[in-house]
Amino acid sequence: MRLPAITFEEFLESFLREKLADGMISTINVAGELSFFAKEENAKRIEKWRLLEISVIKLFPIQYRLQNITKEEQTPPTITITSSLINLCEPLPIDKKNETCPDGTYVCQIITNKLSKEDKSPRVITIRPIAGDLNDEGIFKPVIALEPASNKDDTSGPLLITLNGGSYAEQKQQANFTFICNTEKDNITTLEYNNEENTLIIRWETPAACGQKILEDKGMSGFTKFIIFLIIIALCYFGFGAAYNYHVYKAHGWDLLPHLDFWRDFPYLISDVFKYLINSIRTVPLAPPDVIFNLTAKYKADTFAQKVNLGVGAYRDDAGKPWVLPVVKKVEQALVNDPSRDHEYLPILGLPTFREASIRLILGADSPAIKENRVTAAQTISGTGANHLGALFLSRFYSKEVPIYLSNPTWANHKPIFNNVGLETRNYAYFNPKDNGLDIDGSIVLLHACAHNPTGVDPTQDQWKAIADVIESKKLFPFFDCAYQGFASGDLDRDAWAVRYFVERGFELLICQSYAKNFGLYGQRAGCLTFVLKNSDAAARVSSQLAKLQRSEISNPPAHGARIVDRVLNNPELYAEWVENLREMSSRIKNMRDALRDCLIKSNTPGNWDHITNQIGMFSFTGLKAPQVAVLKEKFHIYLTDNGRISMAGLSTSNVEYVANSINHVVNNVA
Ligand code: KET
Repeated sequence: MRLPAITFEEFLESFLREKLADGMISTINVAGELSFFAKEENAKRIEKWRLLEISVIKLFPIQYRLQNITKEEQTPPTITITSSLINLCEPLPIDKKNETCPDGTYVCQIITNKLSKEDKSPRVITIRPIAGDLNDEGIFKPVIALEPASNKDDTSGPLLITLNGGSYAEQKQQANFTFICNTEKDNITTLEYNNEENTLIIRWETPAACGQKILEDKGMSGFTKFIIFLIIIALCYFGFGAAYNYHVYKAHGWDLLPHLDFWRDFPYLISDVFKYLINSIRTVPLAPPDVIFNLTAKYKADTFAQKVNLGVGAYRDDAGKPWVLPVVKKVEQALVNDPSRDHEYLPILGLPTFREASIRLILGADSPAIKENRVTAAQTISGTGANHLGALFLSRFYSKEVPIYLSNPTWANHKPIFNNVGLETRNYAYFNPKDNGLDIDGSIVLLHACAHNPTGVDPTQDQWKAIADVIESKKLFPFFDCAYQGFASGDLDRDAWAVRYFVERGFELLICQSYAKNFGLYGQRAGCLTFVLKNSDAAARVSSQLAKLQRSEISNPPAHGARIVDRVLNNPELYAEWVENLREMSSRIKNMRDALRDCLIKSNTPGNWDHITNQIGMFSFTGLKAPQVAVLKEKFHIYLTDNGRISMAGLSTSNVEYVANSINHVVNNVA
């Protein structure tokens, strides 16, 4: 088969446009390698073209050689000497004298005259640039026409390369190279200039033009392969055997050779190797400490008298002590004295009355969703457990493929919780009503029901409505995390407004409730995961699956904390007392906000500190930078997370001034 003459660019163009017919094609790349391609059998797409056998002609060695060919002719009364300078890859070097080829020339002829053979100073008559980009940018773009007169079995035929470019006497010039395979010599055998076509014709015999067969698999016979296989086996046998004898018997010299013992021990050896590999796979890397709880550990270890813990979101009284809510204390006492109390397992989904009360607390007692029997809940290991069970459920029954969008920033544990069940987490810019342009259709989106952690900035009701619009239009699944009900506004119903609004709009959603903060039951791990669904049938199905997941995860939830919450929520008097206790906590936090802001202003701390009192909930996102936080920790023994979040409950009338002065110091002195 004779291949068509095509330029490199033409070839690429046609290749990319998938215009090639069946059969073979050839290409030459810039390194001068000629390759033949053939279509793979049954290939459907053009990408399936593969390098067939076959033959690569290494023009590379030729291209990088500067050739200077001189031809002498008797042209009475003088002698004409034609020097042809050729370098196919780089422009020819220029020397100082004006008797040489212009800049950018790849092929050039210099014609000189001398009077006799003895004449030592010939005169330059003509300098004729033949190939090269001599015009605009000085960049040479080779235009290579390729015409291998060969088929796939015969790759040694002549190969024609044409270099275009160079203008002389307003005529386009051209150099035609015909490469001929010659394994014996490497020289230019013919050189002439065709005046009619302005073409320098060069015949170049060289071993570089000889096709080198690239052997395909067929190159190695079955027998050779077998012999190689045996050699490898023997090498392994002697190698492993010697290593074994050396390690086990401390053998040397001939004793290293494997003997029968080796075979007896071989199975154990293999099992040892596997055990070793499995153990090294199982090697547990050291995990970094938790960003929040590590602060508590460091605070506890610190012996400095004025140390302050503003890290974990846990309420403290004005003496900096953990506070057991009086109502909790009262109920706990009643529980202890209750002779009917035992320590049996709770049902898998937890205390039924606790769950019902939790649902009423978040949705409102008169929620239509409750009346329509389309709500279901599971008692969980506090808020974290609710987040986990919700994530696990969604990864099984919603989709493992869709990501969950978390506000940026969010609670440090959200990402690990969702990643642990295989859900991908992504961020959404924390609410900006102008920026609804996220391409997140069908995903899950996590919303902090109230008292956003860590920013302390909640959407207004109008902004919640706008968020609901986006969630509806993008068909997102709302995942509410509600760890601070009662802490945002001090009013339980007002803090549940967003969740109730979404339920009213008819969304299917889930809510994670924590009683750690609003009941001060941190270590008791009382929480609830509630699903609001389209109908009671869906609620029953979800409930059954929650029970199945819960059984394999924790079997059933812990009783003590849930019993306390249950009694309080289901008894109007205790409930009223609880609301009072909650108010006490939230108003102390509010007082601390005022006090901190006042102190910062009084001490002329640069910046605007209004956000301290504008923000709500347990935290303040101070705006302090990581280096400033580091100094607060190291120099002032004040512990807070690196993002500048402080737990307002860690402040008290006795330490707020110290904290404000320390903040003043870092704001003034640390960039
Ligand atoms: N959600 C949010 C938003 C949250 O801030 C927390 C706890 C939880 C859920 C879980 O709380 P649980 O104790 O599982 O009911 N946040 C504080 C404590 C922690 O990190 O675990 C904190 O941010 O300091």
